[in-house]
Amino acid sequence: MFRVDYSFIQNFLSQKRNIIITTHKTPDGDALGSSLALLHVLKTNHNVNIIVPNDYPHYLKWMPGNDDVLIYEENEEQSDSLINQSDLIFCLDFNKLYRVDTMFNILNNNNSYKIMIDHHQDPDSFCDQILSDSSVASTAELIYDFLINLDYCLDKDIATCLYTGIVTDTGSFKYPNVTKKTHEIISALLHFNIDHSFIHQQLFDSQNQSRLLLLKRALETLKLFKHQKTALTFLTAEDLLNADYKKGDTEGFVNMPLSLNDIIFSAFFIEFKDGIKMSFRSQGDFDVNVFAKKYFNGGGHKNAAGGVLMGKKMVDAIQYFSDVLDSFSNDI
Ligand SMILES: [Mn+2]
Repeated sequence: MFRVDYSFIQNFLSQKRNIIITTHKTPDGDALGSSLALLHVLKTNHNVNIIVPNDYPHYLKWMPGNDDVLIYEENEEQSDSLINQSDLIFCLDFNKLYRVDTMFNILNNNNSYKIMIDHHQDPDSFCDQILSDSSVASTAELIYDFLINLDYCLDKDIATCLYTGIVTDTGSFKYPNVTKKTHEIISALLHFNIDHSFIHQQLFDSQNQSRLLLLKRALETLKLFKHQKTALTFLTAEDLLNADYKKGDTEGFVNMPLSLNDIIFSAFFIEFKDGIKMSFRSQGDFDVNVFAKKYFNGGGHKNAAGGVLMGKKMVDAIQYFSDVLDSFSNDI
């Protein structure tokens, strides 16, 4: 666990600052919810900009403040100039600088004061201060603590953004790292009269038709490794093209095989131009973070991780997965 020096930060924020909030590539609900919550709090007294590396799914574009989010890939010059003029940069929901993808160089060469707020394991040391706890289910929960410790008042917009971060990163409160404290924070957020039914509807009931077509295709590929209690599903580049794939369409696919009795490890492979990306989910003790790190150039959390294989065909990636699975049989 890493803690920040709150009195230093309070002092630093006692004068008007140019602040950047950034997060990881292809931001998810936690990344955006945390960033927007912090924006709403800080914008009263500071110049604040959120810059995210690239675009994100339509079901995250309804949150209050969404129109103020700058997408780096589409506004590189303006973003670079804002970053160069900044005094303080918040790095939210990531702990390795490569996760910002195309923003790596500008952030790496920049001397602004940096504060990381994150919940992934093993933070790198590119920030001046780190608030990190990998046992916490979402960055949004850490943002809540951060704001309370700095005596900030919340409002409905801030609470809506934090709720979104928590509900998406906890799988609607079902993951094992959900705690009493998670629900206490949710209870505190509900004091602001947030419309949780509306939030769930925006996030989970506003899907594209392409998503359903891709789900149908992915389920057709379901392969069970019964001895290893493992399921694999995949989509090829051709599948994406045929269904008119849009960013975010396959969100959550990897979780579906876990609903099967006796399946505790699920892998989902998806073929993009630059390689095959994989998502891993597990239930219980099987550590997909270790698995992803060791075999798939990736990592994440114990029960949720990702990886990538560059320059491989899908059929070879599946064969490779099946081979490494054998060596893990005893641990699953
Ligand atoms: Mn997160």
